[in-house]
Amino acid sequence: MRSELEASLVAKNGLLDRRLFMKGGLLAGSIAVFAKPGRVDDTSTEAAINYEAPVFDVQSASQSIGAFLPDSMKTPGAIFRGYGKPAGAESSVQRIILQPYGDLAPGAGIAMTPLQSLEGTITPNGLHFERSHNGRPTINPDEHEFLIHGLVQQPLKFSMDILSRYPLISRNYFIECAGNSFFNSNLFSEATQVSVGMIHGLVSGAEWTGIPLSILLDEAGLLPEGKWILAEGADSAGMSRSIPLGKAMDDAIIAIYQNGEMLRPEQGYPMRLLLPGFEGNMSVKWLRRIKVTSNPTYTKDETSKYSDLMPDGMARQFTYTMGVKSTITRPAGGLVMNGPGLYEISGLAWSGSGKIIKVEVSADGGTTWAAAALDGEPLTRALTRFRIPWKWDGLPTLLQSRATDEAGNTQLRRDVWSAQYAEGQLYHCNAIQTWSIARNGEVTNVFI
Ligand SMILES: Nc1nc2c(c(=O)[nH]1)N[C@H]1C(S)=C(S)[C@@H](COP(=O)(O)O)O[C@H]1N2
Ligand SMILES: [Mo]
Repeated sequence: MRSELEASLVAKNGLLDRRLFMKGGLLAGSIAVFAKPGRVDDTSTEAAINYEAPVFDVQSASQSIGAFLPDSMKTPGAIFRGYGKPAGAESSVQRIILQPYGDLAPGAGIAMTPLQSLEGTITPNGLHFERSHNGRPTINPDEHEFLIHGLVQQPLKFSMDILSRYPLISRNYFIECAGNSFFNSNLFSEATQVSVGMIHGLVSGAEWTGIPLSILLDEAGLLPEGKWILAEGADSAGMSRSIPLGKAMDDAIIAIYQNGEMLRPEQGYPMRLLLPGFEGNMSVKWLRRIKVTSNPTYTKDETSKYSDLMPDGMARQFTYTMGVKSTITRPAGGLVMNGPGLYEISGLAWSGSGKIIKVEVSADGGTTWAAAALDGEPLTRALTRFRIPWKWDGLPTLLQSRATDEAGNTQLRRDVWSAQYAEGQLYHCNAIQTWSIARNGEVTNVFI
């Protein structure tokens, strides 16, 4: 076994061939693998990852199984309930809430997805990140109206009832806030010790169901001068953004359902715009109108924010597409490695430009790289899970991941990414991020 493991080494410091865990027989009986990752909250670094499967004597185990009945087998279980909830023991899995303006504007802020506690690529609806500029409104779906007007032949007004009679499509897409990963941006000169959810948790993945916006715009009849749309939300922030008509007619959706149920209020109930791969801000929630215009409207939300300052003092306007990015979610900040041994590194990758085609992992701070396995068929502008086996020798190590998308974009080193912008750039940070593994197994966020 040892020599087979050695033969599987593909990069420095114990990274193993991505196919190793697919050869089931190789592992049977010889390697102790995975339990669930430890639960963490952002104040604790106590939780351990326990990958050691307990070894037991089969004979005595089968005797004691007969003699011992767990309490759950002695009384009837709980009765039915109308809407399910996570198991009680999972109650510490919560969104990470930041309210930068405190009581002045408690509804302006973020609630981040706890990526360290999740697996797969679909974010449970109750844990989808929320970014709201002035709280989430309560909207009565029976009274909500959605208007299409401006440079169209025929303005249209939809009730939810009329809208839901249109043919629907379902697509798996991520939404990512332009401010995601600001803890890795050049807003900071020193790395902050927070969980992976707090660094990268302004991204979530869901199956969205709704009506292609192109169908509704076609029905309204676009006038030739129409080149842009303005989308406005029915919240007290009056969030509004200009969107090039090309995107609106391409893959934009008026989303009504999220992972099979009606949108959550946090995500824009009863309807939102969804612009796959574009910065989350443009996917206007609680959508109330779309106006077709000849030019961008230059709303407050796209002039006071969401521009990128360059080193020469000029600002880049309208950076729509989210860059290619990845993050290792396990092991990750706040988790502790449970001694040397064989682990599975697991993480997420995504790109606003299309499909992820490659994720590489380094266990020596970016000197050597190994290709991770992509779990399932990568989808365009959706989260992709990657995994790679790793034999940690117990020495201090620097773990990184680097994703490449089908357009050929690859993540840059943090210093190289930073040098592209003026100091204090926090939007669109898709630089490589580094986890440091200490000898005692502690995982911390570092800048190298
Ligand atoms: N009406 C409205 N739409 C909005 C916002 C808002 O505050 N109001 N926030 C935007 C921002 S900045 C982001 S990143 C996404 C977040 O979507 P989510 O909260 O469903 O994750 O919604 C966008 N749409
Ligand atoms: Mo955002």
